[in-house]
Amino acid sequence: MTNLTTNKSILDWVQDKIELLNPDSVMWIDGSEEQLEGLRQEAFKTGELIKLNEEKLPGCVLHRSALNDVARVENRTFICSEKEEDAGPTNHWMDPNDCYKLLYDIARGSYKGRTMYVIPYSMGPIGSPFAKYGIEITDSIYVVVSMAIMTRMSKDVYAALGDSNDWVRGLHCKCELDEEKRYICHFPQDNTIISVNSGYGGNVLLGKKCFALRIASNLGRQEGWLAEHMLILGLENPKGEIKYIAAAFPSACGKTNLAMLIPPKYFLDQGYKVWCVGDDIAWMRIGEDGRLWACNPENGFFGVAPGTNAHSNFNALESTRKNTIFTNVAHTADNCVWWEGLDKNLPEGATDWRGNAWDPAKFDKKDKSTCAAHPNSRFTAPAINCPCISSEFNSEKGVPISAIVFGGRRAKTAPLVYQSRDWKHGVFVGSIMASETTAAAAGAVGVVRRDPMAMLPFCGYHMGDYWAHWLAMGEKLGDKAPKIFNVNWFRTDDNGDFIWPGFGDNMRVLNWILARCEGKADARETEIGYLPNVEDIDTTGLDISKETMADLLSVDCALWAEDAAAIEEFYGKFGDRLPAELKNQLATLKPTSASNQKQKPAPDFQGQVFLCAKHSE
Ligand code: GTP
Ligand code: SPV
Ligand code: MN
Repeated sequence: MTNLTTNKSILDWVQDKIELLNPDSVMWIDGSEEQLEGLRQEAFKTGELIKLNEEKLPGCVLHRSALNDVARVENRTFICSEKEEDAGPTNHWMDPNDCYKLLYDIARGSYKGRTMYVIPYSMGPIGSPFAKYGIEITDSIYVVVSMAIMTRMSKDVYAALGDSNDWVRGLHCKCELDEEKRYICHFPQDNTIISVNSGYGGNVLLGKKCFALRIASNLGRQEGWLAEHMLILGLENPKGEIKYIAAAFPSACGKTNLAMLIPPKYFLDQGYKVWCVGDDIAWMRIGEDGRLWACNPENGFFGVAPGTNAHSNFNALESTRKNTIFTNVAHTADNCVWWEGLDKNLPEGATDWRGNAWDPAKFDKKDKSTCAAHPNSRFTAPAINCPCISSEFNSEKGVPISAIVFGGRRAKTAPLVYQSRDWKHGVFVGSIMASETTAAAAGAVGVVRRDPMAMLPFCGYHMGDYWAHWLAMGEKLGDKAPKIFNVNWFRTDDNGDFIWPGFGDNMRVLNWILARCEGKADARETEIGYLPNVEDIDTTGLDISKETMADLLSVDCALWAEDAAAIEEFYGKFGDRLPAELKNQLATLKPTSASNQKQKPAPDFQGQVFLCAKHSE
């Protein structure tokens, strides 16, 4: 097959890789359905993909990754900037020359007996001012068919590029899937990504976290924009006005769910709707009107399967009913798929994610090793399948952002919602985010760690410089800057159960957030920012007591004092690259520590709480 471009920078790079990798053949991917179908048929023969029930799940396939290769590997992910200090204390660093040598030695000759696929793709609508282009070389059909869903994969990218050298190089080699030789490496100065010895999505779909966050965060810093781990949603009110929110939560902390939320009946009846623009990544630029505009650079959803059901996330489930790739879920006797939380009918005669017969009688909810689907099993679904996809999904100018929301998984400290005092304080609120770790990354689950802006594993340069860039963006935006909030859907009671119902009911919190942006809702001021009073959150139709709401909206001074100390220690890592502004902001939190007590609502509590409150606004 002939190549699809005359761009010399691409031809030279591909030729160089052919010499390094020694493939049996080279296939230039053009994005056509015929070519993709041919690849699927080939993968069905080898078992790399399993064709699912054509009647119930048309166009859907199942893939099982290697048992040792089911999540991102943060401890094997490197930012190979020229200088070590530019990667910063939160990234692993390797000298770029040493790293190229190490990776080329691992990859050399590894395509022998295999086909090299050359994938042209765009992050963002091709030709739009947001769009950035990439070429990924891979030896995996799973990667090709996944990139076809997750990106705009098309030979049109070559036309858009012309003879430009401005594209991101991505090299993926499965090699032997040896975890000891697994590396996910980024070379920001060369716009290059190399991934070896993995086949798991987040490590090998190089357009996603590697390009759209780690490389793009570097580009954004140089060019004056933001690449963030954020969903984007539009909330339409009964008057038909749509306001857009971008929200950053760490992996497996609710972005896909919030992005596709279905409002509770009481709101639906009034005409409220939520439209999904994106569920994982936002690129945000200052528009001609001086506001912040966001675009989702992806074209599909790589979503967490477990917990997804018709009640928790109807729109996500609907998105997966056709042309979807399922990874590491259970395979049922009727050639469909299942995962924990899909429904209550534990399937008989199913095969688990490892490929073994699964016995529902041995399933123990508390023991993840007995699950039929891996806790980080995923669906790869086209965005156009989503019933609530926004009409602005393919917009070239993006959508204007009214509010930025940070959030994490915290059993205690963080209240349901609070608003920062201004942009600078909002950057502080983002910088001190903490969350319990999840199955999205290899390693321990449920450990609280600092995850600033949900970017800890994804910021491609020094985190101190990243905060400075956020502060600089705020200077440019001035009074047109979105308002910044923090949410926590995951407060638990003494039994460890979630207090807040979450999911669709999160809409109640979004409504308060947007009302605050318009200056239409009340709040009380505390040391951590503005909190709603109990009656400021509309709980109509929800079975929740005022006392519970008061608890969710309380600020535990003792816990915040502990947090302030932990933040100070965390900030210590960043040395003189920590913006002075953030140090000043931390000082405003500290008086809370002096009081060092938890104030409970008074016994004669009448719907008003002033916990840690300075004064009512
Ligand atoms: P990544 O794709 O890894 O970036 O994850 P994500 O942030 O998109 O998370 P997702 O929406 O897939 O949710 C992950 C898990 O959190 C699922 O098990 C959900 O069921 C659960 N979850 C999402 N929203 C809520 C909520 O409001 N309350 C509770 N209790 N759980 C939630
Ligand atoms: C995440 O872990 O945040 C994901 C999945 O969205 S992955 O593509 O693996 O990064
Ligand atoms: Mn994510």
